[in-house]
Amino acid sequence: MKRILITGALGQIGSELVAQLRKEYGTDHVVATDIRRTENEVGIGGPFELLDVLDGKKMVEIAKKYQVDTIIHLAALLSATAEKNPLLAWNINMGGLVNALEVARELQLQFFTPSSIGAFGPSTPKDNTPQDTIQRPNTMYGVNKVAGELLCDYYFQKFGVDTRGLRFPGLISYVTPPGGGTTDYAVEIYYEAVKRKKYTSFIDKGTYMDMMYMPDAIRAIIQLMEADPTKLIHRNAFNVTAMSVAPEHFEAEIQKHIPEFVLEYDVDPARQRIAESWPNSIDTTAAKQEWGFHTEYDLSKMTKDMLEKLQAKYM
Ligand code: AKB
Repeated sequence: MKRILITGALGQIGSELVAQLRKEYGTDHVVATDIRRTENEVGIGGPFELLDVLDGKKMVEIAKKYQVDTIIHLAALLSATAEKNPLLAWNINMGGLVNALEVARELQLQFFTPSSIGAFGPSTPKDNTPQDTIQRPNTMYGVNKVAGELLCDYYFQKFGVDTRGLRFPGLISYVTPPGGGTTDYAVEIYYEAVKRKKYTSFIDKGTYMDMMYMPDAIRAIIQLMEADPTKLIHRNAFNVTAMSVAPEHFEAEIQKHIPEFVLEYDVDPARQRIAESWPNSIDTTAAKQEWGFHTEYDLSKMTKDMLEKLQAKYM
């Protein structure tokens, strides 16, 4: 049975991943850490430690204290925040990653960290973006993600650390909102549809990006971590996605449930520029072939579930 340490555990992915891992491996087998305590901590229950990922010494101490065999490193600044403060993003995203990899090397732990569609850039083929292709992103977040993928490959090749990763698209969930991402509009649109029947998108009509519902993302992480290592050719990191969508597709789908819903646009040039540098749709063949990646939610099934869950929360 795995014993897992998670950084950034109270964030968008972490809060749902911790809950699912505790169901599968037992509450005491999953140690949640974050830089601060929030109300999410109560929701996830179980062992919790305060941890700034830039404090490598404390990270090793926590890993030793709970005798973990796996580390899932989630703490990071997202694309829009990183672009506002690039040096801070470099320090946190790369400093945190290298500390977590060092803990994995020293204690011989299995390792997971997410990459992103942000690891691609304007010169990457935009449609059906291959697993192995040009990666010259023009954002600090993208630079961090490409460097992170390479660093994880390096720790595997040089030190034998069992590193694994996924290139996530925008993740949509009703539990914990994301913060500072370019794809955040795709989450906000559902909250605003339920609360106000109206949303103003900061991403322009016709801008396609990949998205996935959180339950599919959580299952993909666990499935990849459990996958037979001899079958993995692309460890860091696999393209995964469920849908390629633009704001007007969410609008049409939401209107099937809330006919009076109105979508308006007030484009934020900074986030629009990031979105336009990313692929329209990515190819997930490698993930399917090497470890059986699949999704259960398309846009229509996800929209129905998101609206039901948010209506139950806010109405
Ligand atoms: C972001 O928008 O920054 C993230 C991502 C796609 O990595 N959601």
